[in-house]
Amino acid sequence: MEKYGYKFSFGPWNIHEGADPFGPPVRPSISFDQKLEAYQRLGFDAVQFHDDDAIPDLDDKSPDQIVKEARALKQRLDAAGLVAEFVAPRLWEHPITVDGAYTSNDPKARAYAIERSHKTLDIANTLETGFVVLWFAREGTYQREAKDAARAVDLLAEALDDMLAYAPNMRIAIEPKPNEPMDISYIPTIGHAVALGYKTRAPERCGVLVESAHAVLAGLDPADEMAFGLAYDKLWSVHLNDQNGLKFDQDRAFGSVNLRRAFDQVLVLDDNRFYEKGIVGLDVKAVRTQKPEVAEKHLINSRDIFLWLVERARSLDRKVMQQCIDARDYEELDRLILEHLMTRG
Ligand code: GLO
Ligand code: MG
Repeated sequence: MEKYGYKFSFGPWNIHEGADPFGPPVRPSISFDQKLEAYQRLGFDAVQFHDDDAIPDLDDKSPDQIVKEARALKQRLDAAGLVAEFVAPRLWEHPITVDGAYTSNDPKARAYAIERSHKTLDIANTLETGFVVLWFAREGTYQREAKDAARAVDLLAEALDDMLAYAPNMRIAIEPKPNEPMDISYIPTIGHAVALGYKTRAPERCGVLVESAHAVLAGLDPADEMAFGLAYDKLWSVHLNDQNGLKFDQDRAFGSVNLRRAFDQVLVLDDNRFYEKGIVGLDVKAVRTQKPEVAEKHLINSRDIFLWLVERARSLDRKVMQQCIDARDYEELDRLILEHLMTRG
């Protein structure tokens, strides 16, 4: 479904069982086949993959086997009218990577991470997406003394260099997050992510993905994080969602916690013509106690809210807005935005 020029994606992990660290799953598992059907039924355009969402049990398979299975998946996507937006290596499930993958102190873990990343790149190539996303889940520490944080940045740049050389046409976007699962993660913000790209052999193929909740967890405004990426022409994807303050990563439906903050994200994306640059990705989870038969509403609602806010952004009276700014009448500016948000177009 394309509206206002936007295309939409989400990941198979966004339809999930609702388990958390203090309780069992509350919804049954949905097979990948059923999820693929949901993409079509809900009218989404693209799929975001972890490498093992695309090819299960990746660690036990040879590179040839992986490419063979990825070809079969590509045909299924074609038949379903879907494309792969990106592939991301899931580097945080193997026991060897508990203390990090690319930045682990253990050379065996680092070697595993590089080998696994090559598999991810092979899958991305075969699915014909020229795009890989890195979320650095376990790259960080619980105790500052446990790793050398300066060396960690070099190790990340070396890993990126290796990937950029292995797949000469691939673009790689970093998805920063300041914490969880680590106490403090390396590359916590978009500024760090942009800078890391410039430390590599091919900065032009390094970009960023902003996730709204991750920006909030860093104490930053998601719209300004997006704006920073846009200013460097490096905002290649987004993970829209919402987050109620500084706690665990909630992945709430877009706009469900703070509508004005959501509007500001839409405003910066739309004013900068993001629809010509990337796909709008939703990294949202149904709230834990949602019943299985209504556990896809977070996806539809997030997309609808986004589109309603695009309409609000485009119908905002920019002349009046500019008058408020020129007059330094910020109370009136507040009122203008709030009133506009409370009026359905
Ligand atoms: C977790 C992240 C994670 C990534 C995914 C793709 O907090 O948001 O879900 O988005 O691994 O990079
Ligand atoms: Mg995300």
